[in-house]
Amino acid sequence: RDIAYDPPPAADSPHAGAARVLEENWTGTSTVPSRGLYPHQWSWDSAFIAIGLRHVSPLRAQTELETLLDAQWGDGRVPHIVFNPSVPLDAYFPSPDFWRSSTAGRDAGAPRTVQTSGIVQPPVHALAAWLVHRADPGLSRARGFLTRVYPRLAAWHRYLLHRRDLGGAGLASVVHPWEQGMDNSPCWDAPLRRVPPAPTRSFRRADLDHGAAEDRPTDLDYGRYVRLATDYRDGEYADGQGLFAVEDPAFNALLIASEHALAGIARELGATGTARHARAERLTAALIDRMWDPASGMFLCHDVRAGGLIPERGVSGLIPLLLPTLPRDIAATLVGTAYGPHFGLGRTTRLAPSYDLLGEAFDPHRYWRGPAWFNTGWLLERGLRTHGERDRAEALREAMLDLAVASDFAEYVDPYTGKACGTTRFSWTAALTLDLLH
Ligand code: 9WN
Repeated sequence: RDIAYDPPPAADSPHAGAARVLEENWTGTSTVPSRGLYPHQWSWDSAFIAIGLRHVSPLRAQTELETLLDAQWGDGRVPHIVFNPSVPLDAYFPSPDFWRSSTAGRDAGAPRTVQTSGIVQPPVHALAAWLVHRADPGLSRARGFLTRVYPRLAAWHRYLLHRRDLGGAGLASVVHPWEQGMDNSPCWDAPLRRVPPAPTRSFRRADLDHGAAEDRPTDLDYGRYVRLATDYRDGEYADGQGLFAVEDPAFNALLIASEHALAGIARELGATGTARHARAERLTAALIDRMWDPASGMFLCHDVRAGGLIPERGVSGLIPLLLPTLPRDIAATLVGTAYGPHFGLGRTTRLAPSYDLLGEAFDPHRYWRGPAWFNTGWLLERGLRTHGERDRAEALREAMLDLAVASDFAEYVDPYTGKACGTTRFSWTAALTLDLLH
């Protein structure tokens, strides 16, 4: 390096480091979760990414959400993956030729010009759109950002609350573990046992080209994922028939938080948000009624096909802490559970594990069976602040910043040691770091 002529190395601040990850992963219209392992656009990743990106470029943050919503289906579903046509088919499995959205999804209104998956992911988008708007209201108004995204977000929620009310309790069900986003959580073990796996030789796992096998779901898990997705596709993505249907606390809590955000958006656009707040209230009551388990001190998943709660403590059962109108005693109990022996916060862990430290299926390295993730950490930090737990929120925030930077923005970390697992330079870890820095 020629000291006289070359500029000094870029500032080594966490802010600059995180912004660089998002820059590297930007494709021009959206951000990939990671260059190697996940080379397309993912739905809930994009929502978290936009929440961080708004601090670096409100325009890119708006574009991120617009690109995703451009791939929305006629029935309102927002697909979990929007495929980048310039990426080779064998770079990620399942690829567009597996989902066949433009043919198998025709009746459900899949777009013609872009290939997508046929399943969904948690509805963090309205919350993200509202936060993105508030980062630069002038730009947002000038571009008509909310005017354009509001009807799409409303249709998305309508899809979830009508076509996906498979349990009849007014809540949304997921029909595939990939939809809830915590793919191999032990919460799915029992409902998945009813699903006959597709033969391992019938597909090729591109994920193992990039991720260590012991950090990823097993071949048996994949066989079941493939079977469920194949059945859904072969039924032309009509809802209601599948072997797997689960109501999940995090998925529904995010829907409720997004419904509150839609109320804010409606108000900004000159309507009243009253009906949406009222709906969010009804959903909160339904969530408590259906999934609150006083004996475990947290929310549990509801198995719609078998009927009844699934007796496994996953981090998704703590996420409803996010909800502003959660009854005080429930919020206090949730905090107690997060800081108790099952999740160990402030004792043995600094960032909540994805699954019960004392659970039989706990594994500190295998994906959603124990490792700590930054998106759930971010949601819990928000929940703690919402319910007045300032000191705990601050400690969690500091832990997340330390671990994100030390792990080079890992996808997830060992909950005890903070050691990086999965891929590094992962977009939502970088984006949520940026958000916590502001
Ligand atoms: C399947 C992209 C996604 C996340 C999920 C995470 C993982 C995909 C995979 O990666 O899932 O959708 O191939 O394992 O579990 O939450 O959205 O980052």
